[in-house]
Amino acid sequence: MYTIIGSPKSRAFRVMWMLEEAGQIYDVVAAAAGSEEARNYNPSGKIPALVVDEHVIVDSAAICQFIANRHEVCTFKAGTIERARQDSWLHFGLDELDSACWWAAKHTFVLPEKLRCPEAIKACEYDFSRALGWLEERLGGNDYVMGSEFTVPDLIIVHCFGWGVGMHKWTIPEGPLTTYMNRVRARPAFRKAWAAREAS
Ligand SMILES: N[C@@H](CCC(=O)N[C@@H](CS)C(=O)NCC(=O)O)C(=O)O
Repeated sequence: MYTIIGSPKSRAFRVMWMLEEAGQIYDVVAAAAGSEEARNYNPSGKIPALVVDEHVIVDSAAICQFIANRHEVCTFKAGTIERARQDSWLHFGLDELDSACWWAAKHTFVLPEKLRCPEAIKACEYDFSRALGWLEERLGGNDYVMGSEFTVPDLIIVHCFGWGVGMHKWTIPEGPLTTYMNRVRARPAFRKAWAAREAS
């Protein structure tokens, strides 16, 4: 049994989706970012956290990869060349897409008002869109970043697509990337987690 700490409308959604991919049941404690409740699990107050067997794991990408490893789904085995490539895609998603979305969020509402800089949001959009170009080129005609297998980086990357579009009103160019996004979002696990998010 797993307990997710964090509002489903945050990066906690990634963990809900990953647990659905693994066919696991879970509870969600919808703690807000920075809340006292969140700080009980993570001194920074950042969400999500995962409670498993009385242990707490933080950081959505680490949590998703842990679940993937534990249940042997959506991942290649550690120590293989495929896994090295998969991990490199995961870092691509975090460095290029998550980071652009997050810094834009910081300059929109997270940082103290006097430190926010609208120009920085434009730079984030530039970075996000440049990364989409690289992604489209590297994806080629594949279904997923690792070819025919859906893996953890697809989950992180497509979550960032939704974040960029939903929060920042950035666009995903029509074509191979929207086809990829729709393919990933058609997964039953995504749909189930999304329905739970919307009902929260
Ligand atoms: N790399 C972490 C980032 C966690 C994070 O920053 N979460 C946001 C909500 S999605 C948060 O808690 N922000 C509050 C803050 O930064 O003070 C992850 O992927 O879990």
